Amino acid sequence: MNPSTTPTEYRFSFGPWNMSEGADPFGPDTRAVFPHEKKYALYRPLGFEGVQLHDDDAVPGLDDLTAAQIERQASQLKSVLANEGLTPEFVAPRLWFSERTIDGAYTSNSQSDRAYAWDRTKKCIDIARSIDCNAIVLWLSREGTYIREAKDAKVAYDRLLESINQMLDYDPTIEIWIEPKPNEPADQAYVPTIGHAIALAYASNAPKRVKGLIESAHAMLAGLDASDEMAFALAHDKLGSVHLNDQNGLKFDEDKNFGSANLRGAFNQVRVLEENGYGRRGEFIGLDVKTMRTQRGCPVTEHLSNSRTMFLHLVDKVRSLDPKLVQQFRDARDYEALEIHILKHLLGVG
Ligand code: 3MF
Ligand code: MG
Repeated sequence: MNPSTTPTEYRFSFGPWNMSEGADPFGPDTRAVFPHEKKYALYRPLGFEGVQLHDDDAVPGLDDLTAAQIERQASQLKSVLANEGLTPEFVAPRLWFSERTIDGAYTSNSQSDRAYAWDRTKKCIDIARSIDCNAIVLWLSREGTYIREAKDAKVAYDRLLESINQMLDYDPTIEIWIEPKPNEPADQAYVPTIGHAIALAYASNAPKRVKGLIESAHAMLAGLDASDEMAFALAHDKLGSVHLNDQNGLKFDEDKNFGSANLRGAFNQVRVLEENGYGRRGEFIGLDVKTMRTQRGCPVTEHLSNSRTMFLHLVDKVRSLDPKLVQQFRDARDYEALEIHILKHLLGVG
């Protein structure tokens, strides 16, 4: 931490999908639908200014629209966001819904399905351009296998790199932020960690324009520490964004409220971000948290404001940690003393 500089003023973002209707794989909606268009007015009052979008959050039904129709709808969204004082943070191609992506998108065994994936990706980039957004997030949801013999993994990795290069060529102004996840929906995903994502970045034709987006829960699902994953990306100046949330052990992707399962783990994520100046160049603190299915109301927003509040409380905890004392413990290699100091600091006891 550098105490001589002014503190980072964090900016927060989330995607409209984070206000959901309560459906899960075992049951239908538990809340009425609250239209996306109405969500944008809620961002600022909740303390958020960044909007994360899938291509079809921005332009619903884009597969059946012409380029001109897509452009028109994207321009409308641009005005809506501008009127609400909001910034689009990224657009992500939704490459996991269509029947043409059931076996993957860029790595599908079907040539025509790969062609669909590329066509959809171009539309996504066009939408981003229309709303003045230069970041494309790739959550490579179905790029993997349920059984290893289903695909030639070497060919799949070649295809992923080829697709990234095609995207970089298609629009020389965009950045690609890869959001790694080890599983779900695939049994085994091809880009499970930030290390894989950053290797692809360096192998690409424009390494500076390929970065990562780290989701806390995804790192934990890979059995890794989210704060170390973030530190790795930061060490390469490749942390495009974060999806802060929490996860209670190795199970389905829970998207729990930030800090709700492992407060110390959350503290360390905030510490790594704060100590390395994340956010100083306008990077957002993105929250990818799920509404509890049990919660009444429409829309439910508390999980977002509570996660934001937790982040800010943890920023206070990081800023009030005495760096000299931490250094002393490190120098003396007295990690027992360091550990109890951290625990007491988090509990607010002397
Ligand atoms: C899946 C996710 C996704 C991605 C989103 C943007 C629904 O586990 O985390 O959220 O973050 O698709 O890439
Ligand atoms: Mg996410």
